[in-house]
Amino acid sequence: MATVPLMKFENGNTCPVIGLGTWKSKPGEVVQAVKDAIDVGYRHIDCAHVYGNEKEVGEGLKAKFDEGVVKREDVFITSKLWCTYHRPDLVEGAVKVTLQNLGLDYLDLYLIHWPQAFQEGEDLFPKDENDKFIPSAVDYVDTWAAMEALVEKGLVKSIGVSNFNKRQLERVLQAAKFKPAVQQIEVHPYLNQQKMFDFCRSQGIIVTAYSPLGSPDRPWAKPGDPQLMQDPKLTPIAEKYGKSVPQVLIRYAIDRGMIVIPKSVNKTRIAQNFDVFNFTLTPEDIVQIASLECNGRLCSMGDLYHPDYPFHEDY
Ligand code: NAP
Ligand code: SBI
Repeated sequence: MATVPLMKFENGNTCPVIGLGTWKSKPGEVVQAVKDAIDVGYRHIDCAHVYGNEKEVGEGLKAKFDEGVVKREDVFITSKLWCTYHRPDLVEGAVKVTLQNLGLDYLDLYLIHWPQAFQEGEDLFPKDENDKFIPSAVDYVDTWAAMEALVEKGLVKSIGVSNFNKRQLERVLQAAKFKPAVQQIEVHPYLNQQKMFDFCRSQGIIVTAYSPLGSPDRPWAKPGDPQLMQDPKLTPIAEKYGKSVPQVLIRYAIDRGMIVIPKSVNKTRIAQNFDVFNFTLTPEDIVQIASLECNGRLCSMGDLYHPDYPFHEDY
């Protein structure tokens, strides 16, 4: 079984370069998916409160701890603070709910899921009578200070952000006692994120690539939308290495120096996505794949007029 290469954060902690994504993994599927992933060698799972399945992810982890296949310190577990818990006094309670659901006493990495704060309360997607998200006035810089307190309390080993634009990251960096270790963003050949990647690298921030396969199961996908895994320009590259297009897409993130978190609930595809450590793409392959760039963003959140909506700016 391949041992997964690690990426080192600026704070000295390390993270396996590939992790299992769990958004859209149904509670009834994700227990087995986590068990299968650990059995084939994954040591990193990407979770979030908003996915509604952290309890079941925790069941899968517990099964593998109880069987003695892995110990807690052998796995890297990420979760994310949802937009309704940005208020600083809510942050510790939110991570404690996640820890309770996952059955863990610390996280390896906790991210602010989005820069936008939503109205606090039970409803994770609070909307007004016009179906618009209700913002909260909390500044993500104040949320960041509450994230730093979690590190000091030993509840999380590293902290980071997700879906922040450059200006938002700069504001956090300016105020930070602990810099973000990671920025998790959408990255695939239709949205290469080269400028954001270069900026993060210049600041010592590691990028995690989400939706690396083009997220074909995203709930808003429409018939006729471009399908990244079917792109004819990718097939010859996959054939050259005797690999599949998804494997090339995963390697595309790793060979650019990113962590990557493909989602699957199917044992064969979970294994296939991990079987990427016996080939590398050449710089020429990477240039060719990068030419598919079309600003093809697949995931955004909330309404464009939210004061902290991240994607109005160039990057
Ligand atoms: P993705 O990983 O790009 O694609 C997942 C889809 O591809 C599923 O339909 C899966 O189906 C299919 N698939 C997986 N492996 C395959 C293979 N080898 N061959 C053919 N089809 C395959 O999409 P994603 O879930 O959007 O992104 C990955 C993870 O990133 C998420 O699960 C989540 O953990 C994270 N994420 C984070 C954010 C954020 O805001 N921070 C946003 C989006 C995603 P099966 O399951 O049936 O195999
Ligand atoms: C959800 F649970 C609901 C909607 C949604 O849209 C944007 C993408 C996202 C997210 O915020 N993080 C994900 O992994 N998917 C998501 C999740």
